[in-house]
Amino acid sequence: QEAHASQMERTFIAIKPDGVQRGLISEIIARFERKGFKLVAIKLVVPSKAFAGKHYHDLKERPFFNGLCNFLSSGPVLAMVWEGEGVIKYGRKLIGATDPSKSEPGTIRGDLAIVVGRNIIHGSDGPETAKDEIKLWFKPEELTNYTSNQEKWVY
Ligand code: RTP
Repeated sequence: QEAHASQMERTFIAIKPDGVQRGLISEIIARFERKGFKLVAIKLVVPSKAFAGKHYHDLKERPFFNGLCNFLSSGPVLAMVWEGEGVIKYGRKLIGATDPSKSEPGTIRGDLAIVVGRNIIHGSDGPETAKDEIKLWFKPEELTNYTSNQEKWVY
């Protein structure tokens, strides 16, 4: 069936400072790209600690919140929006379990990380958080709308 970009599902994916510093950007992007998902926004930013706190507001009460916000704001983060059918849920599948010691081999964390505090990537966990996180990290004009030549072969 015909898939129209503007109504296609979108998710927020971020490569955290550890993933950027370890040179894993191309490795991670390749996995989303090869699957057939479409990149609609991307930028490298160093978030402030306050911004990191906004991103992780759900975790405010957790003991690791402060350390987590310090970590996220410690260096460049590659913020992205990826689009495709089922991209929110399947993106989480590509990423693997939160704790890399429990992530399956073949997943990004399973293949590339060891401990939960350095799990290299973030992905929205549902439609509501995806919407909120895209809005938090990107201005509307930073989100592109285009037809990729792949689409007629992927769908
Ligand atoms: P994610 O989306 O990153 O897979 O994580 P999640 O929502 O499944 O898990 P959540 O509990 O929301 O954790 C978010 C991020 O916090 C860091 N974390 N550190 N030190 C710790 O025990 C601990 N637990 C979680 C991780 O970076 C995790 O991705």
